[in-house]
Amino acid sequence: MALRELKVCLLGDTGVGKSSIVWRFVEDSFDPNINPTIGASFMTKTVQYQNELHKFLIWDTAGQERFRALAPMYYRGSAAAIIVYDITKEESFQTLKNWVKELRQHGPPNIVVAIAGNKCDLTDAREVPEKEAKDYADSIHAIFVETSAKNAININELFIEISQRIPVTDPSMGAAGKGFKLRRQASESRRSCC
Ligand SMILES: Nc1nc2c(ncn2[C@@H]2O[C@H](COP(=O)(O)OP(=O)(O)OP(=O)(O)O)[C@@H](O)[C@H]2O)c(=O)[nH]1
Ligand SMILES: [Mg+2]
Repeated sequence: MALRELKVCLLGDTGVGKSSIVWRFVEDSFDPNINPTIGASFMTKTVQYQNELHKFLIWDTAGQERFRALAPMYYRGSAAAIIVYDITKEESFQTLKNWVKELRQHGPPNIVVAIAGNKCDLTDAREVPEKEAKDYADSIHAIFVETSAKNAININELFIEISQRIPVTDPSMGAAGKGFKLRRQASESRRSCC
């Protein structure tokens, strides 16, 4: 079975839950007392997708302002970027839009963008309507899911959708080495949350 390495980076404000999403995906656990990331952290997880193994090489960046200048080191060369906001913090959604702009200007041209509205377990404190975020994601042809690292909602689905957007390597399919388009249709298999 073919093994493919997919470099993925996570971007977004401090405290939105980037590391918690990675922990849930890689370790299937959640730590309510997790520390803010310093610099960046790296983890891997291999999953089967159709007739391939996808090894996700995950760079979890630090959202604190003082680390902002490091981000290009991690999104450069990434096949996908997961930009995370917190559904209970409108400001974090604005930051997400700035990351989209930065990726457009300086990111790899064919990078797959996935938007994750995290902490969807906190519905009572919601500030960002799901529809607003979904419409925005559709307008930039990004993957969109609302997630909860705490309650393990849509975390695996997020990575499956990224796998779906990466073209197959079978040379007979003609996609090998050609990269892929950011502007492909959004997948329809997404689950809504909460
Ligand atoms: N209720 C709830 N809390 C969450 C969820 N995900 C993360 N948290 C909490 O949010 C806080 C911040 O989580 P982190 O994963 O450290 O956030 P981060 O985006 O990695 O932050 P930086 O590393 O500073 O950029 C922690 O207290 C987490 O326990 C979630 O899905 N639901
Ligand atoms: Mg972190």
